[in-house]
Parts: sequence; C-alpha cells; structure tokens
Amino acid sequence: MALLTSEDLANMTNALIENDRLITELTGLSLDGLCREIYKTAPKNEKIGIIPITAGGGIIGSFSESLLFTARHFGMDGFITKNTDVAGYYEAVMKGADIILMADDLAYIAQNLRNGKISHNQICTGRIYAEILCRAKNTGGKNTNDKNADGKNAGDNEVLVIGLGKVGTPALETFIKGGQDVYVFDVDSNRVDAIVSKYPVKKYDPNGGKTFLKIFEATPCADTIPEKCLLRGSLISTPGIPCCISDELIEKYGVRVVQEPLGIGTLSMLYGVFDEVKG
Ligand code: NAD
Ligand code: 2YH
Repeated sequence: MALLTSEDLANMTNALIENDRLITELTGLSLDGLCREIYKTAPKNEKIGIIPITAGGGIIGSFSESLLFTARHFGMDGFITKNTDVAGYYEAVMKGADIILMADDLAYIAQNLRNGKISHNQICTGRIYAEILCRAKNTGGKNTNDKNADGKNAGDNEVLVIGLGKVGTPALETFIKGGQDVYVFDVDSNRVDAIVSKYPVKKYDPNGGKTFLKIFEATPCADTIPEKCLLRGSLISTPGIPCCISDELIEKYGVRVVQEPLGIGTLSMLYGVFDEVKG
C-alpha cells in the first residue's frame, strides 16, 4: 500500500474546502450533509483524539494536523496527543476522547469508544467518493453528439471504475447498490476476472470506443484515465494519489475532478462511527 507523504498533504486544507464546494454544486449537499444522509448519523459534541503512530514508516509530517483540521473544519472538537502509540492511546482516553483516529502503514481507523463502532479508511473513502458520483445531479456532460462504440450515447447512470483494490471494491459495491451500470478496469487482469465473476459488472476495454460521463479512479498511478473514454464535461471522482489525469486533458475536455488526499475519507470515517439519528 502506498504511504502518504507530507508533500501529498501540502495543499490539503485548500483542497478540502474547494472539493466541498464542488460536491455541494454537484449533489446539492455539503460534504457533511452528504455523510449524514449516507450513514444516517450525526456528531453530538464528541471529542476526537488523534494519536501519532511511529510504527513502520513512522510519523508523516502534517498527517495528524490534517486530521485535526478536518475535524475542526466540520465543527468538531479534537486534539493531537503529545505521546505516540500506546502511550498516546492512554493519553487520549485519559483526556476524555470519545473517538480515536490513528493510522499505521497498513490501516487508518476511527473507533468510537462510547458505542464501539469502528471504521476503516479504505472502505469509507471508496464509499464516499462513489456516493458523490451516484448523487451528482448535473454532470454537465455533453453527450448528445458523442456516441459510444455501440452507437449509443454515454448514459448518465453508467460509471467506469478504474482500480479494483481496497478502495475501488467498496466503491463498486456502492455503485451497484446505487443502481449504476458499472464497467471495470484494472492493470491486473486476474483482479478484473475475479471482480467480474463476483459482481454484476462489465469489463471495460481500453481499446474500444466506449465513453463515460462518470469515472471513479483508485490507483497509485498517474495518467490512468484513457483519453478515449472521456467526453466533454466528464466528471471524475478519484481518491487515487497521484492524480489520474493530466491538467492538459482536464482543460481539453472541461473535466471536473473531485480529489483530495485525506479529509473527505476522514469525514466519511467519522460519520461511520457516530451514533445514528432518526429521520
Ligand atoms: P490497492 O493497492 O488496494 O489497489 C490499487 C489497484 O489499482 C490495484 O488493484 C492495482 O492493480 C490497480 N492499478 C495499479 N496501477 C494501475 C493502472 N495504471 N491502471 C489501472 N489499475 C491500476 O490500493 P488502494 O488501497 O485501493 O488505494 C488506491 C489509491 O487510493 C492509492 O493511491 C491510495 O494512496 C489512495 N487512497 C487515497 C485516499 C484519500 O483519502 N484520497 C484514501 C485511501 C487511499
Ligand atoms: O498512509 C497511510 C496508509 N497508507 C493508510 C492510509 C490510507 N489512506 N498511513 C498513514 C500513517 C500515519 C503515520 N503513522 C502517522 O503520522 O501517525
């Protein structure tokens, strides 16, 4: 699994604010409003304890600070422990944390110490980025003149999923639940075969001519979006780092891209462990 770097997080605060604006424009709901609708949960003054973890690759500059920024930006109270690891966990509990956030090289989790709920970054990230595409009301795509290989226009409920790993799989499950017509691609053809035999999805052929208004991407590689699949105004929702599409292609096709390195997934994790609300 690719580790985040402090460079990845350098512009995280602006990216979170900009993406929240775009998500609101696309779905009619702010990011926290969307999370509330998806999880049917809401915060109620929980204190978030963030524990720096030294295991494996060690502490990543700005990682804990980015989590604290996210919590505070969405109106929550939180703190970063002075101690790390187990001593940090003890400190967080003694200081009254209701929810713990912590990550090593393999997993980034949230745990609610009051209700016992636990959430995982890869699952919650895949889910929220997929929900954004499912709920995008106006993709802005111009599909009237652009035909697919089979002569049909790209459908508003068709989505291309690129990268079928630990983030891509919960995303495609979300698309299927959301009634989307899902096409999949991964460089690992065994992975594609395993997914196609397990889920009601179709293989995407990069050499074919099919185009998409909605594209989800979760790979650790740049430039993974084939130009052939783009339409004017295609919408890409991608947690993948680095970005899957060049500035040149974004400009050429007027593509809009939802992408941010940590905060969107973190908010999704927090809503995943809040208490349920009625209505
Ligand atoms: P993973 O290793 O489980 O899955 C990645 C998948 O992408 C694999 O199946 C791999 O075969 C495939 N792949 C690699 N190169 C490809 C290419 N060129 N074209 C098509 N498929 C390709 O990784 P993951 O945990 O699912 O994470 C995916 C990406 O999402 C990573 O970059 C990770 O850092 C990032 N991520 C971002 C956030 C966020 O909040 N933005 C959160 C979690 C993960
Ligand atoms: O970057 C990672 C892992 N790839 C999981 C994240 C999923 N997006 N972990 C972060 C490690 C943080 C570090 N231990 C710290 O600063 O506490």
